[in-house]
Amino acid sequence: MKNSIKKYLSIMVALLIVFSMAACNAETTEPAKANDDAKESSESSSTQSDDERVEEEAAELEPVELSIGFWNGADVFGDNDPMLDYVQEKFNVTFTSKGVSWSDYKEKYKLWAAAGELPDIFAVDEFNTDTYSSWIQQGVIQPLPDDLSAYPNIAKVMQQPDVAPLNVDGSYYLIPRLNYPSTDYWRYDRGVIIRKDWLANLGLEVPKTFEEYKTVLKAFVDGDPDGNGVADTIGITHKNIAMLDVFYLGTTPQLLNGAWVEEDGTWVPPFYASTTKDGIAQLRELYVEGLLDQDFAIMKNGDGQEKFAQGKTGVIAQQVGPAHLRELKQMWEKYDHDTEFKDAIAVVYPWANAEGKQHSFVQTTFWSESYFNGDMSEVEMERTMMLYDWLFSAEWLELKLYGIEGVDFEKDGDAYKILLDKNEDGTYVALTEKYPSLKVLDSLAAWDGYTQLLDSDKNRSTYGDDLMDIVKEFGEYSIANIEPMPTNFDVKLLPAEGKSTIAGIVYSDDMIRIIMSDGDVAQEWATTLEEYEQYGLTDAINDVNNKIKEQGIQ
Ligand SMILES: [Ca+2]
Repeated sequence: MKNSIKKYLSIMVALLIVFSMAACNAETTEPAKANDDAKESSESSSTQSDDERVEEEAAELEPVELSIGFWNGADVFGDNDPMLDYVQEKFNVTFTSKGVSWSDYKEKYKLWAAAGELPDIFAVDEFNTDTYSSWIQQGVIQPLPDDLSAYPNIAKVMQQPDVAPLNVDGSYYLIPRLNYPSTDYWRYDRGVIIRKDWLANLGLEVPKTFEEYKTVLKAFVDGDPDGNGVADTIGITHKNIAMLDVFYLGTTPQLLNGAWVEEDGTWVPPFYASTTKDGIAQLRELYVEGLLDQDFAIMKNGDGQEKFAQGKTGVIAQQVGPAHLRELKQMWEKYDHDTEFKDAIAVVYPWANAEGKQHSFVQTTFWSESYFNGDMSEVEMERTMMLYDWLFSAEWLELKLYGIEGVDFEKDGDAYKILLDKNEDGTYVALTEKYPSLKVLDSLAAWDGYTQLLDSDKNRSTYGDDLMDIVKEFGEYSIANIEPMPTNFDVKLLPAEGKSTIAGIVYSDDMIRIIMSDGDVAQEWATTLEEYEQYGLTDAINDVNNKIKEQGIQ
């Protein structure tokens, strides 16, 4: 635990200019020192004005045009965009864009790849797929330079423990677009929100074990927790069916992130682990006893949030970062309540496993990645690497979070004074409205989802002190008390044919079917696994295990 905290601290320090999550107070020495170093170097370089430096650097570079493919990225590079001007001048590039939509992006990139029409730089989630392998073989995408010493920020990203396994025959063909500086940050993406006012009304504590959860859920259903004299409340619901998986976190956690599990010396896919039937059995029990939303299998995205907002459900499974809590709060406020949202909710953990251990969700720090067109010239590729290295820098982080100094913010020491106009609801006008190029450039190299977690004045203004405090308290408790779910990233990211062969097995559908059926869970699940043999399950498992042995992965 301590090691993993240290690991992510050191990564964050390199990436962040402002970071004040109290969660890290326990180990302040290292980051404090690094912050000072960063400050010193930025002070020494600020003797030269930004404009002068930009002109000087750009003068040495020949002009280059780079096309970028990005979600909703068409027509974002235009006139009257000082942010765009700054980046283009800095690297002496002219950007053009090719937009794709969330519904067609994968198809489009495949079509463009076949037609030789891919943009120079594009973002998609294809790593370790057959498409990815064929793009590498056909030279559709090009590798990063072997020597990354000129690009220290890129090098740092590629050295992450969940990125390093992506090396293909000595080269990297992508740069992962990090959501978070470490895998631990995903804890905010699968959570449980419980009505703490109902717990108080019923004289109950926050549940930790499956049995305690059952007691609480029974009281939520039968004990009239809202005191209106009517049996009109349910136990658990979810934002969408994928979020319900949070209740496997204790018992059979690998179902959440797809990690392979070692059992009796053999690595098996997540759904094949012996604990899976126990996880299904628990949800079956809740369903049969009426403690799980009886509509859980057929609800549309957001239906469960609506039930929670109306005060009809005691527990909802969903993400618990500031933006997600705000979304739920805004829905809550459409209805009359005696209790304010902040006093009605607590963010808690799903039940522990049989040994009493609760887990937090982890995932690779990225789910999508940037690719670089194999047809790009050496000069274009070099410029792209310079651009990406800078997109991971503290300077760019400040620009994309706060805008242009003197125009959008002023700085007093580490404190930011925001100068942006405000919307009617009191939040600041989004920088993307002022600088449309940010719709692409902001998250081209990385999603940086962690920035919403920073305890900054801007986030407090955007999400509210109440929600920021709830998230902060949850984060502190979680980091101190909850172990990240066990995950072997070397195995998870190991490319293997066996993994592609069984990628089509939609085991979650079978799990839902069994939760709602009335047969014996263990028997039904065993039969289901036998049926998966038609996909070549055993051969696939053997293939992956052979590869693991070949590579000497422990
Ligand atoms: Ca009631």
